[in-house]
Amino acid sequence: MKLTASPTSPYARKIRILLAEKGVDFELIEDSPWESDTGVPEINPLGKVPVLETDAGEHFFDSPVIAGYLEVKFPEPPFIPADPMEAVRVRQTEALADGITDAALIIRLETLRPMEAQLRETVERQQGKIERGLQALEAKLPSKEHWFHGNRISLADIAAGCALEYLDFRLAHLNWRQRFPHLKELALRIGARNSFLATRPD
Ligand SMILES: N[C@@H](CCC(=O)N[C@@H](CS)C(=O)NCC(=O)O)C(=O)O
Repeated sequence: MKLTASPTSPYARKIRILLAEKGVDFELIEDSPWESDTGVPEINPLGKVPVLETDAGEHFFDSPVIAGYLEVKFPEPPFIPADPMEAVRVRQTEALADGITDAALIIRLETLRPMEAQLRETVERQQGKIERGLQALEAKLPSKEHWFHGNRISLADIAAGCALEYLDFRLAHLNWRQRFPHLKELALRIGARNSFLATRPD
């Protein structure tokens, strides 16, 4: 199995962490879709990473689909509950966390444009999504000691951990820890896991 990813992609990191947590061996192929010689469009018409290639040569994207595939192929330990309704709830929290990452990525791309071309409305609109998204995530965590769903770590916690660390990596000035104590504790707890330590970008 091969995973095509760029080293700093937060979506690819979510999958690398899931693979590590499940103890699945894979080959990591580094490819940045932003480079002119990228091969990513040949395996994902949308030109985005991550892309997973199975041993049979089938390609899967985007990260929520890859996570679903991994859960089917490698069910132990579980990161999506067997109960279908609980699974929907975990996927909803994953979507919320990924949406925060989406907004952070748009801001990041905007700030890479020349200063005079940057749109303040774009940045403010995306910051609103991040702030409301963080409020919603904080409200979903019953206490500082809990995971998002049930008494064990799930894909929801991994997605949230990746989103929070991506904010640290690219938008540290947002200082989200000052406003969200439950998320701060979650980030501390989940960030100490080997899977997070091994995939944290420099
Ligand atoms: N929803 C997708 C998002 C993937 C995505 O946007 N990846 C970025 C890298 S962080 C990318 O490949 N961007 C290239 C592009 O948009 O052209 C997922 O969860 O996999």
